[in-house]
Amino acid sequence: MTMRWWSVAAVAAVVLAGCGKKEEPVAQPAPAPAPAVAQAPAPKGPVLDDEKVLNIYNWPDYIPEGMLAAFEKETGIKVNYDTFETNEALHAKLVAGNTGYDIVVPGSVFAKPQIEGGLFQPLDKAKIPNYSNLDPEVLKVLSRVDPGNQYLVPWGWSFTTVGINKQKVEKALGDLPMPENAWDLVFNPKYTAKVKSCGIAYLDSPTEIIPVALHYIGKDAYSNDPTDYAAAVDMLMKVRRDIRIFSSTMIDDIASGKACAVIGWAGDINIAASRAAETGSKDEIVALLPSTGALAFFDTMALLKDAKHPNNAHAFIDFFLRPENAAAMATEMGYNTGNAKVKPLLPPEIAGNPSIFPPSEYLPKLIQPSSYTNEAREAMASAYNRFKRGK
Ligand code: SPD
Repeated sequence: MTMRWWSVAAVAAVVLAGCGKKEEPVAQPAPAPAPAVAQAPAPKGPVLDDEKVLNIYNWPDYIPEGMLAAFEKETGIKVNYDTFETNEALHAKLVAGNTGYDIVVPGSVFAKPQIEGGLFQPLDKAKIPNYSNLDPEVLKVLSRVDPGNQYLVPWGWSFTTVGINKQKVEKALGDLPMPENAWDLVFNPKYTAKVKSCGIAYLDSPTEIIPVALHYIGKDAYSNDPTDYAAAVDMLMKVRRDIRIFSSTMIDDIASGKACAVIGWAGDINIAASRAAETGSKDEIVALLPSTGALAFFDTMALLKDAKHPNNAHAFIDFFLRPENAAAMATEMGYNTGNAKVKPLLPPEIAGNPSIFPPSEYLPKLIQPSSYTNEAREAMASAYNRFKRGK
């Protein structure tokens, strides 16, 4: 059995303490170099909780295949992974409390009130060595809702935009050329009246649709003013009858051709494009970069205040921040993770895909996220429900 450095030091201390006899001083050889304490290998691996379990609550279609299994194999931790479809659903669950989850993945727009409401605990960065892989620009954006970057670590970022099946939309438009502003395809009755024939889908959540509608009518997407929501609904009502699908899990609807023009998340539109290609479809499914801009969003990992497995959670966050996992998120899921070390690991068609890594000239057109007051969210929900009911 090898004796570890700390037991060698302890034995030496006991032996020396027992040498009470006074000796004449004699010439001593130069002291041996200090024992290799400083060079001793640090204990390997992260600190884990006694119970080898981790409970995660995330969005659907948002984790590369095999990532959880790789973490489980490496750490012996069993991961229970559940999903929610909207920020509103996650928020309601968090506010009700006792979720049993350790890590949740709110959008930053909702994370702000959740931090302020004391739902999360600050992260211990010493337990996340790979935190240094994160792009400081992304952390700067997040610091607007999480001052000092104490609570949130980016999971994925992308933008809410218009996605199309190019061939189907062109056919539906007939003689009408593609609009210069892609948002016209889903908000302007002149276009929706035609595009509806191949299916228009909207995300199904007030805080997804009202903000992009506000942006389309030239208002602040993060307005907290209910009169602005009324103006957005007035515009939306004009196209209400042309919207076939409301869904926050529309990947298969796009891939299978049930919807040809959508308001969706660029990453999910990218997944739909890969799924369609896998089935042999020749149609091009594309997440567009509208000329007037799109709404950036950042989904973030946060550690719940009452998490039962905080060490396992830190170990998972650190694992996720490895560059190879960021590469899998971009390659398999079509999402950017804000990992500054990812680019060299990517094939050129992924690194150069503007819907995953928007070009620098488009970045100023991505509206950065802010947040809404509780009252504003309530007003937005009733405006959105009025739109969905169509009256
Ligand atoms: N497939 C999962 C996509 C997660 C999207 N989160 C979007 C939040 C935008 N407000």
